Order: sequence, then structure tokens, then C-alpha cells
Amino acid sequence: MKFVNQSGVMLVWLNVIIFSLSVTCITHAALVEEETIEVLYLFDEGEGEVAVDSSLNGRDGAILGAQYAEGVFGTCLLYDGQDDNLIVTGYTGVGGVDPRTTLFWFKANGTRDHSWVKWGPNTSGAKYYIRAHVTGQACFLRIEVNGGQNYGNDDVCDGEWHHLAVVFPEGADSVQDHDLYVDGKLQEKIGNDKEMNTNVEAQEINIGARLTGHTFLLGFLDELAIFSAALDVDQINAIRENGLQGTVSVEPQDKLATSWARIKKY
Ligand SMILES: [Ca+2]
Repeated sequence: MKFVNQSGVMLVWLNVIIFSLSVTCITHAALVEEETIEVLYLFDEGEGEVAVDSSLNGRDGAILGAQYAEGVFGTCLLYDGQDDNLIVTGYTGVGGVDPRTTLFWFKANGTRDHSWVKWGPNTSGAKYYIRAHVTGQACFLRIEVNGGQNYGNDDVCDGEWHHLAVVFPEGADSVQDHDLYVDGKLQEKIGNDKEMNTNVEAQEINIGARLTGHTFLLGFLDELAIFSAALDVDQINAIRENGLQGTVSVEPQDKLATSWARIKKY
């Protein structure tokens, strides 16, 4: 067709512009709502005793004894299993039955009931404690609330890096409602169910320190984040593959200095 009137040309251009804007919006859409990122540690400082929080909340953590080592992305924290800990100063976690996701990379220096992330007091249904469940020479990802627990079936104490994610879905109310992921794989749900009402008044979040009857974390920890939202498997896998900084929109810690080093190390 030789004749194309002016309004026709305009319409074509308008469509091109709308399409371009749509693509731009999709490209820049955040994988996770920034407001749901409660705390986010990259552990890329490489020195010092402050873990910088890259969420909008400024919840820097106090590193007690843990040393820096080579991580999955950049550097990570190495725990000695004796008394090392990280305290999220002034933050007591996600409470009640609100949805939440806790995820991190872990590499064990041995099989034990590693204390990973905990908040809430050690009372029935009020505790929120993510630790390792030991069976023989293997250990599994476990969440317990005092009176109930939920643990998986893939060994994470084999001396290799593993990505662990603990998801408490919207509308859930008991510990067996959690979905546990190891390296992006949904775990079996083993254990006894218990209603939850997580307490967020008694205790700041501890990362690595033992709770009654268990042991300190022994090994490497990298890229830890807690969300007040239930992430799905696609979001978890995107974070696992590309790193928190490459996936979740956060305040850049020091993008120019660290971007070269943020290439997955294995
Ligand atoms: Ca790191």
C-alpha cells in the first residue's frame, strides 16, 4: 500500500513507544518488593566488625568473632563454632503468623546441629529457630518453634556450598506449613506440627549463636536476607543464581568496588 496517512504513521510510532515503555518497565521491575526486605547482608566488607545491612532499614549487624573468608559472592563470614555470632542490633524479627522468608548460603566445617538464624524466646510456639537437624553424618535444614518442627531431606553438611531458604507462606499458621528449599529444591516436610505465634519482643535476631541444648554454627555463611514476604521458588532460584545484589533491588553497598568480585565462585 503506497498511501499511508499521517495519523496511521503516528499510530505506528505510538505503538512503538508504548511497547518500548512496557519492555523498560518489565526490565526494571523489582523481583522482590523493597519494603519487604527486612535485612540483607552481603558480607562483602572484607574487614571489621559491622555487617552492613543493604536493605532500606539500616539494620547493621554486630559481628562477634566471625572472620571474613572467600564466599559464594565476594567475601563471607567464617564461624569458628565456639562462640562466634552475629546480632541484628535492635531488630527482633517477623512476628505472629506473618509471612516471611529467610535465606542464605552455607558451607559446613563438619556435621553438627549448626545454629543458623533465630529469634523469639524458647517457649512454646513463640520461638523461631532455623538450625541443622543431624541424622548420622548428614544434616538437614530445619525450622523449629518449641513444640514442633519441620525439616528436610537433603544433606547440607557435606562440605560444599548450599543455598538454604525457609518460607512461611501467607495465611499459614503452623510450623509444618513452611516450605524449605535446598539449592532450589523443595524439601520433604518431616517432623511434628505446632501452631505458631512468633514472639518479637524478647530477643534480637542472632545468627550463629547456640540456643539451649544446641551448638554454635561451624563453617561459612554468605548472602543472608530476611523478608516479610513469602518468596516463591522462581524468586529463590533467581537470588541463588544471580546473588542478592544482582537480583533484589537494594541500596548499593559499594557497587564500583565490589561488582568485579560478585561472580559466583563455583
Ligand atoms: Ca558475600
